[in-house]
Amino acid sequence: MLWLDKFGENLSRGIARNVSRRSSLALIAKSMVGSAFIMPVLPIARAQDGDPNTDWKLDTKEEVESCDYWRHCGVDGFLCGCCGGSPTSCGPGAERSPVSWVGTCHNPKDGKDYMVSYHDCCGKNPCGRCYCFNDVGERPGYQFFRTNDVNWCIANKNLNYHCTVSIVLGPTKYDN
Ligand code: ABN
Repeated sequence: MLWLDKFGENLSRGIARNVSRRSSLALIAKSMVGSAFIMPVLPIARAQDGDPNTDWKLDTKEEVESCDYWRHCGVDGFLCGCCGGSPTSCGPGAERSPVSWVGTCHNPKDGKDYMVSYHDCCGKNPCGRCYCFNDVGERPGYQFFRTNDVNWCIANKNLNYHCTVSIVLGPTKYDN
Protein backbone atom coordinates (compact mmCIF):
# COMPACT_ATOMS: atom_id res chain seq x y z
CA MET A 1 0.00 0.00 0.00
CA LEU A 2 3.06 2.27 0.27
CA TRP A 3 3.13 2.85 -3.49
CA LEU A 4 -0.51 4.00 -3.32
CA ASP A 5 0.30 6.51 -0.56
CA LYS A 6 3.26 7.80 -2.59
CA PHE A 7 1.13 8.01 -5.74
CA GLY A 8 -1.60 9.95 -3.88
CA GLU A 9 0.95 12.30 -2.34
CA ASN A 10 2.67 13.01 -5.67
CA LEU A 11 -0.67 13.59 -7.38
CA SER A 12 -1.83 16.05 -4.69
CA ARG A 13 1.50 17.87 -4.70
CA GLY A 14 1.38 18.11 -8.50
CA ILE A 15 -2.13 19.53 -8.44
CA ALA A 16 -1.22 21.95 -5.62
CA ARG A 17 1.78 23.24 -7.65
CA ASN A 18 -0.16 23.78 -10.87
CA VAL A 19 -3.68 24.75 -9.83
CA SER A 20 -4.66 27.69 -7.67
CA ARG A 21 -6.89 27.07 -4.61
CA ARG A 22 -9.73 29.08 -6.14
CA SER A 23 -9.76 27.22 -9.45
CA SER A 24 -9.51 23.82 -7.74
CA LEU A 25 -12.53 24.69 -5.58
CA ALA A 26 -14.39 25.78 -8.71
CA LEU A 27 -13.44 22.48 -10.39
CA ILE A 28 -14.75 20.44 -7.42
CA ALA A 29 -17.98 22.47 -7.31
CA LYS A 30 -18.52 22.03 -11.06
CA SER A 31 -17.98 18.27 -10.88
CA MET A 32 -20.45 17.99 -7.94
CA VAL A 33 -23.14 19.92 -9.81
CA GLY A 34 -22.45 17.89 -12.95
CA SER A 35 -22.71 14.57 -11.16
CA ALA A 36 -26.06 15.58 -9.63
CA PHE A 37 -27.42 15.96 -13.18
CA ILE A 38 -25.95 12.73 -14.46
CA MET A 39 -26.81 10.47 -11.50
CA PRO A 40 -30.16 10.57 -9.75
CA VAL A 41 -29.40 11.85 -6.23
CA LEU A 42 -31.02 9.48 -3.73
CA PRO A 43 -32.66 11.84 -1.20
CA ILE A 44 -34.38 13.75 -4.02
CA ALA A 45 -35.63 10.57 -5.67
CA ARG A 46 -36.98 9.34 -2.34
CA ALA A 47 -38.62 12.65 -1.50
CA GLN A 48 -40.68 12.38 -4.65
CA ASP A 49 -42.17 9.13 -3.39
CA GLY A 50 -43.19 10.74 -0.11
CA ASP A 51 -41.73 9.99 3.28
CA PRO A 52 -43.82 7.32 5.02
CA ASN A 53 -42.74 8.66 8.39
CA THR A 54 -44.06 12.16 7.86
CA ASP A 55 -46.99 11.42 5.58
CA TRP A 56 -49.23 10.73 8.61
CA LYS A 57 -49.28 14.53 8.97
CA LEU A 58 -51.57 14.58 5.94
CA ASP A 59 -54.21 12.65 7.89
CA THR A 60 -56.47 13.94 10.64
CA LYS A 61 -55.57 13.75 14.34
CA GLU A 62 -58.62 11.54 14.82
CA GLU A 63 -57.39 9.11 12.14
CA VAL A 64 -53.79 8.82 13.41
CA GLU A 65 -54.92 8.43 17.02
CA SER A 66 -57.21 5.55 16.10
CA CYS A 67 -56.17 1.91 16.56
CA ASP A 68 -57.63 1.32 13.10
CA TYR A 69 -55.08 3.64 11.48
CA TRP A 70 -53.24 1.45 9.00
CA ARG A 71 -49.69 1.72 10.39
CA HIS A 72 -50.81 0.69 13.89
CA CYS A 73 -51.93 -2.76 12.68
CA GLY A 74 -49.42 -4.52 14.98
CA VAL A 75 -49.53 -2.24 18.04
CA ASP A 76 -50.08 -3.79 21.45
CA GLY A 77 -49.79 -0.76 23.72
CA PHE A 78 -50.51 2.96 24.06
CA LEU A 79 -50.20 5.12 20.94
CA CYS A 80 -47.50 7.78 21.46
CA GLY A 81 -49.57 10.22 19.40
CA CYS A 82 -51.95 10.38 22.40
CA CYS A 83 -49.10 10.60 24.93
CA GLY A 84 -47.32 13.85 24.05
CA GLY A 85 -45.46 12.38 21.06
CA SER A 86 -46.59 11.39 17.58
CA PRO A 87 -47.00 8.15 15.58
CA THR A 88 -43.23 8.31 14.99
CA SER A 89 -41.82 10.08 18.07
CA CYS A 90 -41.87 9.28 21.78
CA GLY A 91 -42.41 12.78 23.09
CA PRO A 92 -40.44 14.62 25.78
CA GLY A 93 -38.83 12.56 28.52
CA ALA A 94 -39.32 9.16 26.88
CA GLU A 95 -36.59 7.24 25.06
CA ARG A 96 -37.17 5.00 22.06
CA SER A 97 -36.18 1.36 22.46
CA PRO A 98 -33.33 0.34 20.15
CA VAL A 99 -34.95 -3.08 19.71
CA SER A 100 -38.42 -3.59 18.30
CA TRP A 101 -40.88 -6.00 16.80
CA VAL A 102 -41.81 -5.81 13.14
CA GLY A 103 -45.04 -6.36 11.29
CA THR A 104 -46.54 -5.81 7.86
CA CYS A 105 -49.44 -3.39 7.43
CA HIS A 106 -51.56 -2.63 4.40
CA ASN A 107 -51.89 1.06 3.48
CA PRO A 108 -55.35 1.46 1.93
CA LYS A 109 -54.36 4.83 0.43
CA ASP A 110 -51.86 3.38 -2.05
CA GLY A 111 -52.82 -0.30 -1.85
CA LYS A 112 -49.26 -1.33 -0.82
CA ASP A 113 -47.98 -3.38 2.12
CA TYR A 114 -45.33 -1.83 4.35
CA MET A 115 -42.94 -3.25 6.89
CA VAL A 116 -43.47 -1.44 10.18
CA SER A 117 -41.11 -1.42 13.15
CA TYR A 118 -42.84 -1.00 16.52
CA HIS A 119 -40.63 0.59 19.16
CA ASP A 120 -41.65 1.00 22.75
CA CYS A 121 -40.89 4.36 24.33
CA CYS A 122 -39.34 4.00 27.74
CA GLY A 123 -38.43 5.80 30.93
CA LYS A 124 -41.84 7.17 31.94
CA ASN A 125 -44.93 5.66 33.51
CA PRO A 126 -47.42 3.89 31.22
CA CYS A 127 -49.28 6.60 29.31
CA GLY A 128 -52.70 5.00 29.77
CA ARG A 129 -54.30 6.68 26.71
CA CYS A 130 -55.27 5.20 23.31
CA TYR A 131 -54.61 1.58 24.19
CA CYS A 132 -54.52 -0.65 21.10
CA PHE A 133 -54.44 -4.37 20.93
CA ASN A 134 -53.77 -5.19 17.29
CA ASP A 135 -52.01 -8.29 16.10
CA VAL A 136 -51.73 -8.30 12.30
CA GLY A 137 -48.66 -10.40 11.45
CA GLU A 138 -47.92 -10.99 15.12
CA ARG A 139 -46.35 -14.34 16.02
CA PRO A 140 -45.94 -16.24 19.30
CA GLY A 141 -42.83 -15.85 21.44
CA TYR A 142 -40.75 -18.38 19.51
CA GLN A 143 -40.50 -15.77 16.73
CA PHE A 144 -39.29 -13.18 19.21
CA PHE A 145 -38.97 -10.15 16.89
CA ARG A 146 -42.54 -10.61 15.67
CA THR A 147 -44.02 -10.66 19.16
CA ASN A 148 -45.74 -7.57 20.49
CA ASP A 149 -46.74 -8.80 23.94
CA VAL A 150 -43.29 -7.97 25.30
CA ASN A 151 -41.88 -4.92 27.01
CA TRP A 152 -39.31 -3.85 24.41
CA CYS A 153 -37.71 -1.46 26.89
CA ILE A 154 -35.53 -4.43 27.89
CA ALA A 155 -32.45 -2.84 26.30
CA ASN A 156 -33.00 0.62 27.80
CA LYS A 157 -31.53 1.94 31.04
CA ASN A 158 -34.99 2.70 32.37
CA LEU A 159 -37.28 -0.26 31.70
CA ASN A 160 -40.56 1.58 32.33
CA TYR A 161 -42.89 1.23 29.36
CA HIS A 162 -44.62 4.47 28.29
CA CYS A 163 -46.06 4.15 24.75
CA THR A 164 -45.39 2.71 21.29
CA VAL A 165 -44.41 4.31 17.96
CA SER A 166 -44.99 2.84 14.49
CA ILE A 167 -42.00 3.47 12.19
CA VAL A 168 -42.51 2.55 8.55
CA LEU A 169 -39.36 0.87 7.21
CA GLY A 170 -40.47 0.63 3.59
CA PRO A 171 -42.72 -1.23 1.18
CA THR A 172 -42.51 -5.02 1.22
CA LYS A 173 -42.18 -4.95 -2.59
CA TYR A 174 -40.51 -2.32 -4.74
CA ASP A 175 -42.11 -1.42 -8.09
CA ASN A 176 -39.72 -1.37 -11.02
N1 ABN B 1 -44.87 -3.80 23.62
C1 ABN B 1 -45.80 -3.21 24.48
C2 ABN B 1 -45.84 -3.89 25.82
C3 ABN B 1 -45.20 -3.29 26.87
C4 ABN B 1 -45.23 -3.89 28.11
C5 ABN B 1 -45.87 -5.10 28.26
C6 ABN B 1 -46.52 -5.70 27.18
C7 ABN B 1 -46.50 -5.08 25.94
